[in-house]
Amino acid sequence: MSRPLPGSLARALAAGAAAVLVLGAAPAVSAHDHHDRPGHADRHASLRSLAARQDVRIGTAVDTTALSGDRTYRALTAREFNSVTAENVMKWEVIEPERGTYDWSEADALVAFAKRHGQAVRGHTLVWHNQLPAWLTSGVADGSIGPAELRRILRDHITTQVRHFRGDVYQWDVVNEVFNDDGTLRDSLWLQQLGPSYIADAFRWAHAADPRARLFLNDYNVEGVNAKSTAYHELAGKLRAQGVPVHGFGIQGHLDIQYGFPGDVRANLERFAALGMQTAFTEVDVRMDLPADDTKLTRQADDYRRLLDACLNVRSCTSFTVWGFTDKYSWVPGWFEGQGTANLLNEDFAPKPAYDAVRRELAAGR
Ligand code: 9MR
Repeated sequence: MSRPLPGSLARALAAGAAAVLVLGAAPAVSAHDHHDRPGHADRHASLRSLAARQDVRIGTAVDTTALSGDRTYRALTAREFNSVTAENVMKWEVIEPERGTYDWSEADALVAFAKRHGQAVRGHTLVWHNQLPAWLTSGVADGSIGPAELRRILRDHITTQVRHFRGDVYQWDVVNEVFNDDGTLRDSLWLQQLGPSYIADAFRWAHAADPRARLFLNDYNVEGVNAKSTAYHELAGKLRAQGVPVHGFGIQGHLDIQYGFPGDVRANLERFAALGMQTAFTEVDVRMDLPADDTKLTRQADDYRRLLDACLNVRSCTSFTVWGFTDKYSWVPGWFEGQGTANLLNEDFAPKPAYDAVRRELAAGR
């Protein structure tokens, strides 16, 4: 189970003391350990300081409500990570809630936080079938928005959003979850209305709006070599051959310990590298059936470690982002009945074995 907090620290935390104490509270390794075991994690080093030595970014999705309301969460976001992704506030329904009316407030606040703390920002996400505003989905459903107009709406949305964040967002998830698990294209509103060319269009429009941003495909269940990741590999190869600016493949990494660890993760990263592309783990969490026990938490730690190990072993894997770092604000219990505890820290911000595993892996290096 997670490491219990010392009583005095738990009391201090309850009283609202700065969270940086929590992770610094683990007993320091002795000087002997530290010197004799190269790569052994320095107990006081943050994840971001360890990652910086490996030329990989360590990121987290950020719940902006927690960021403004929970000082422990805020302190740990700043201390542990050098990349952030908006968990929700760069999605279409938040950014353009009324047609042509943009609301940047939450996303801008996150970008400002990232600047203050020397963090990079991953942009998530420009084209998706979820979290679309009602004006768009109902307009398509009732026929008042036809295909030609929808294409203009998509172009304007991408152009406006990418321009707004030009120079601030270094990687964009341009299209999210466009394939089914069997490798066929998802029958989304975009595919139905615009046909498959919407994917290339989206990348071209994003590139025109910020030529320096690196542009990603992004999906789940594509960690290993399988029908879905192969469909992405083929699509990426085809698009790049046509000169479409596709620079990266984002692998979400939502795992569940009841399934086997995905096969050939490293080989999967390498085949995208062979196309000249970056890869990134973009949304890693590892859920389990509750209640948790030591065996499950050990397996969870191992899954985190193995994904990170694959990333560290392939130079073109440039970032490793967890989808939230504390169970306190995880999306998992709301979506999977009876499941949870998917993150690195528990609900009280105490490190779980997964946190130690990530930290040891970062310390051991590429
Ligand atoms: O974590 C997000 C959750 O708060 C939202 O309610 C949900 C709505 O669809 O989206 C979650 O984030 C998803 C991400 O944007 C894309 N990949 C899957 C993530 C988990 O569902």
